[in-house]
Amino acid sequence: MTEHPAWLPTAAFAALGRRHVTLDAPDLDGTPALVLGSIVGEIEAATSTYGGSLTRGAATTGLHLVLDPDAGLGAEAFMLASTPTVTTVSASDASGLLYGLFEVVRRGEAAFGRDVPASTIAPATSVRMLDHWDNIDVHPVMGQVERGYAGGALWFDDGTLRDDLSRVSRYARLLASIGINHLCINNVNVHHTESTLLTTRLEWVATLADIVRPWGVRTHLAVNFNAPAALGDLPTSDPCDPAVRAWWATTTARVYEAIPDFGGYVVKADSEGQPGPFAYGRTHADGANCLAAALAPFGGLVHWRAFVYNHRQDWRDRRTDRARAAYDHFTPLDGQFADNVVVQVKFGPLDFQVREAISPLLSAMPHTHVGLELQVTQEYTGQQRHVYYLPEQWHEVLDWRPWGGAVTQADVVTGRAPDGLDGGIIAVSNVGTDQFWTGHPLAQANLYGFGRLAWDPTLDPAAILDEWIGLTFPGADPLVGQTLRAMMLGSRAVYESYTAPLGIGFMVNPGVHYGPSVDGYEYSPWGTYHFADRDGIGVDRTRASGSGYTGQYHQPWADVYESLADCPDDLLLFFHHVPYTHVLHSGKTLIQHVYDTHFEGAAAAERMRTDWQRVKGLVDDAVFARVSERLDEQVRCADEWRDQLTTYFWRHSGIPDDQGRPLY
Ligand code: GCV
Repeated sequence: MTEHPAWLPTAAFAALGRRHVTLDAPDLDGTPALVLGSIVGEIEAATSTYGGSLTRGAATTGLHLVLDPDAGLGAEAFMLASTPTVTTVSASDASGLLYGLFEVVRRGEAAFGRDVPASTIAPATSVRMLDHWDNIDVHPVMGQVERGYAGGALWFDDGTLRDDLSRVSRYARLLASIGINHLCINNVNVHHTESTLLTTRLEWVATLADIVRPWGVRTHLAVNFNAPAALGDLPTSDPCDPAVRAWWATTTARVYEAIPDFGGYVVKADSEGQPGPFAYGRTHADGANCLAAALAPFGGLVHWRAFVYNHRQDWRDRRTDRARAAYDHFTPLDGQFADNVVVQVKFGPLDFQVREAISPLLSAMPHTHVGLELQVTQEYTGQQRHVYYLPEQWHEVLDWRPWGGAVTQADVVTGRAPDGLDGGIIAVSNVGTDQFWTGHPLAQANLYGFGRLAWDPTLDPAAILDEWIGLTFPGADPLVGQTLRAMMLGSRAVYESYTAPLGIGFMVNPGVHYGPSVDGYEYSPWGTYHFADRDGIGVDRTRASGSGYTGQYHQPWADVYESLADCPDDLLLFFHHVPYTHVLHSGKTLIQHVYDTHFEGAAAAERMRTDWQRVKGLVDDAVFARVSERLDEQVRCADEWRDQLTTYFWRHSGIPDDQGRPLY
């Protein structure tokens, strides 16, 4: 099996490799020296392949890299300028220089030979983080990687740390090339074995931290809130108990002895069976602050997840609304979290659906560091078997205006808004031991796009896709780019059109979350219902007659979503229960919309498969074969969605398709 180079094939370094490179940097030690070593390694590899050279000293021609701690450019930032003879990248720290070097790689020949005035490029947020949901032991239901669709974990292999960790270094290099600087290595559902990463298996964490450090990446651990009792033999894990606080302090100090730049803890508490402060009558601020106090002396962070809801709901209970839960739990605590706590909030109030409203909690805690959580792994978005270019969806989230005005959601979570402290942008990784890293080779673009958007949330997803295509398929026939753009831009809309309609979500097979099962979650305890009957479908979340969830939004959205007349079509069923004959803004009835989108969506998947055939012989055979195989599955699955959904709606409504297409 040949490992695919993702977006860093040797040929992506041709422009850099042909140059004479001069490096002007002081003597460094510690992590900066390691990062500088990575920079030198990249340049040496490129120049030895393409005939360029690397020397230390002042600028001549080609590329000049300057590391000047007194340049005042800010952490991780770099300045880029070019004249027809020399392109200069300067930075105040080694990470900034590394990111600047990768910017030069991204621009290729366009980085050289022209007059470009100096511009400073800095990340929007200081924490750009990936969470791995990796287990040490293969979990009987979830496997080695929970919600993983790309093989096993890069670092764990059924009970052990892998002997060969060379791939971890190549992964960290990929992350550095897109600006990711924090990495949590284990699943937020922390089972017993994994909880010992904090104590008896700490050496493994230190080993991994050593490998990713030269790429400017800091390592985090997901910890079990109950660790003091489970690992420390204390009678309690009450966060206000002095012995518990002392246990966290001592344990954390040991972590920092082993890993001086340790990033901090990620915690899923009182969520889907994980222990938390509620058991002791304490708040989530009490819980988070206990861990924060232990980390604060060392500069560590607590990422405290807001994914807290009742997962044992009685489906007969029509008053409880899972969408309300995170806001109801957390907004009363605004201002109570320590400064090194980030409250990590999923982009939607349910669970990474193809379409759901944007979480109102993200803009409701002005005195708290709130981080945005996205999911690169495609749990509900086709599981790396369907083409689904996620940056289109993330752009919508980042560019959303919580107050309807100029301030974006990205401004809030990066601390640029008047009401917002920097909380960072975090996502669940889609990477595993798969030959292509991500199962579906085109899903590499989602990882690439996540890093780019976390660095600069204002980037255009189409431009990001072009960058990714240029790097991944350097020098390819233009038809390759055309085909990929045709398949990937709009792929979210295609997937949405053949799956659950108009923001209702789920309708997937329970547990696996793949393939259609309209009523799969309807009588379950998970709080994700659609309430279809013979007359209509949808969840009434209005203040007037429903759960009142619309009241969690700022204006204008509180009223826009409340109003059936104003609610955007694509979120109609998320906010309202309506008859099948309800007329959408598009002029179609709801039922006809369901028929049309499902037939069109499945046809669009078929077109993707046909389009892909055009690049046979123009891309690597292994890539061609893997994508072809995935497209066959996508077409099969889309047809199944189409037939089950249209038939379900036909049987429930008794209203035929006005186009007379087959229903069963
Ligand atoms: C890690 C969803 C997923 C779970 C995941 C959970 C979470 O419910 O299905 O696998 O658990 O989200 O984000 O904690």
